[in-house]
Amino acid sequence: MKEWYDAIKEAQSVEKLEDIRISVFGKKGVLADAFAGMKNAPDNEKSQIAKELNTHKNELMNEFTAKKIILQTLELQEAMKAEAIDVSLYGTSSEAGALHPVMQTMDRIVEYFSSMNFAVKTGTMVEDDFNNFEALNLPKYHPARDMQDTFYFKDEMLLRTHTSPVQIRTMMQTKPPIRMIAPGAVFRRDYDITHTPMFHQVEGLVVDEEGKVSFANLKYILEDFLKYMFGEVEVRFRPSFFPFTEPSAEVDISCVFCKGKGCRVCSQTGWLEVLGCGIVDPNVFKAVKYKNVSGYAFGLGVERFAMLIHQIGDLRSLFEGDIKLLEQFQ
Ligand code: 2NL
Repeated sequence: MKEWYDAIKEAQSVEKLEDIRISVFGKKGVLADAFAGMKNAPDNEKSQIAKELNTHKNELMNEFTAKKIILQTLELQEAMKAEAIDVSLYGTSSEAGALHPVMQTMDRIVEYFSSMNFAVKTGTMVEDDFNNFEALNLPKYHPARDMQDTFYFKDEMLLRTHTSPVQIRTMMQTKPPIRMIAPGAVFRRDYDITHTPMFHQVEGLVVDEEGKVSFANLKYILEDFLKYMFGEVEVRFRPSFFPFTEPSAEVDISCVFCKGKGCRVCSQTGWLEVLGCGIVDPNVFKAVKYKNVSGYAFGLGVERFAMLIHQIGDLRSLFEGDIKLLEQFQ
């Protein structure tokens, strides 16, 4: 029997141990043989042989069970080592996108005016001549139309050159008072370092009974807005001209790059132009059949705001879809 104790002791795998189990405890195994062989033994020795065989049977079974647990544990450890996952390796990740810096800027502008009780209205990019030009005191053959040359379809349809048609349509549909902004894409036949054929605008319009809306109201809201967007900057209003406002002004902020000292970006003036605004021209109210009202309006280019906020030097980089640039503003 000693050889079987040794065999169990030396078994190297669960599989080998199982072979031994069959050889020892199986129906045709050594123990079964030995018990069967008892019939040839002298009667007076049988009980002693049976006792010894049973002792071996129990002890071999104990050895076997103990060894099996050891081998199973070892094999499990080996298997876990072999199948281990290196959690420090990079997996396949899906990256989340982010809003384009122009849209982030637009959202911030909309957020300000929403907080000031302005309704947010949108329209269509394809417009007609009346809503884009005529109603805004820009009759056919007016020289100011040259500055807003656009892309034309047939039947006097065109790509809007500003979001003003949204305000015109709103005034045609609803009675005053009106307090709204119109954000969206606009189009002009323009392409150079500072102009792209498509850009984004936010225009604002406030209309109420005659005498209730003043240039002082306009000045307050724009100063407050520009400080919200750019932090502690100086704001100045300069007389200007737009066909749809009278009087009109352009609004400058102190240069965000040089803090007003004078640099390349502000052409050594210390000032950056950011807005156009004014008191709504009576001819605009005539076109939408509004009587006894007064109002102010303003318009801004969102790309220009995005460039000044993020200190981007070249307008065209906003349209190139360069991931390296876009990732900087997430
Ligand atoms: C600019 C200047 C401006 C307006 C837009 C407007 C709209 C209506 C009536 C009167 Cl419906 N005015 N819009 C007024 C003044 C300036 O935009 O530089 N935009 C980029």
